[in-house]
Amino acid sequence: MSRTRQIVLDEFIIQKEKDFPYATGELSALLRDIGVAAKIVNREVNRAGLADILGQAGADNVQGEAQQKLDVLANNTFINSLKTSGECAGIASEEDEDIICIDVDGEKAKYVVAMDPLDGSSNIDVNVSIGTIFSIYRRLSEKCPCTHGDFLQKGREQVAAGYVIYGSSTMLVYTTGNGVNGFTLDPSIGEFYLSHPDIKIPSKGSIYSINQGGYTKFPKGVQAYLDYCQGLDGNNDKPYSLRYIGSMVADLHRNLIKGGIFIYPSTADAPKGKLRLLYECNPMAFIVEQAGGKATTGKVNILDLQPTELHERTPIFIGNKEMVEKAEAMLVQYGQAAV
Ligand code: AHM
Ligand code: MG
Repeated sequence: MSRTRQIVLDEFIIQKEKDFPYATGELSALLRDIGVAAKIVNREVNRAGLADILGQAGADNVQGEAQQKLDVLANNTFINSLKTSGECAGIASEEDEDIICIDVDGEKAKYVVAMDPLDGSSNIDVNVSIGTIFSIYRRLSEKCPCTHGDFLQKGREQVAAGYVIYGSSTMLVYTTGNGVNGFTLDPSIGEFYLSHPDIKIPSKGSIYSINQGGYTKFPKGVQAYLDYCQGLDGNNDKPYSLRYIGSMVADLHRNLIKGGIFIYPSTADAPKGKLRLLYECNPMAFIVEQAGGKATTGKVNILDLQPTELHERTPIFIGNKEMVEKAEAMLVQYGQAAV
């Protein structure tokens, strides 16, 4: 029995070009560069236990976190790939303290990319899902080199954002502001096929995702919301399921498909939380909003925050609207300050 062939990522990108806000082929080229890098990283992640690429690389990144060898490999792979088409004027990466300006032909390169090349570092060595997150902006500077200002734009200004999840299968999910589409890698032929067209987050959810070990250091409002999730306050007669992988990409991917909320709040030790605005929170917020959900700091929509630093952090509550708005209401009622 013959089946209609599914569309592959590169075909899809070209077909959708007309929907891009600026209707250019350059963004297509950039997205294809990202797809190629994702395949290379996927290959390395899959054979990580066989090659000598597990464990620490021996240096710390700008956040003071020990870099894993795969962090470094993924970073180099994406940087090299983004240089290929000549459409990327610069990169901000979790692994690099400053921006990388790509010496391209004058005004030609219209975009800059912020990325977390390998998110979920603590899961690398233990065969648990990890991911790549990317965010694309139109540059503001008129010629090379690019500037910090090109990257310090509100999340609302993103022209595209996406993630790759290296999980039980490898998927690339992205948006250009016209819905969210997911592609699954067929490793036997090395193509991403459209497998999850027009993803919408279910309007009701029953999963909450948070590192609940931090409970005593969370704001009172977060504690109250967690009590509600578990049915401890008597107001939720169907307690939610707690699911927490510790890789934002994997936790959010699951919640996007099944419905749920993911929280990384401020804590007494880390008043701005852990997750980074430019290359973790903004791209995920753009995707989730395009899928019908919502992302907030607890006070402000993530996409409306004005970034002031490349590696700044923010608390985040992200998922389907109903759950995020319930959490927001409890923050207002019980307080947002970490205890
Ligand atoms: P990383 O970018 O160094 O991997 O850190 C980000 C990760 C997220 O993927 C995840 O949600 C979070 O850190 C988990 O942190 P914790 O171990 O505090 O729960
Ligand atoms: Mg990360």
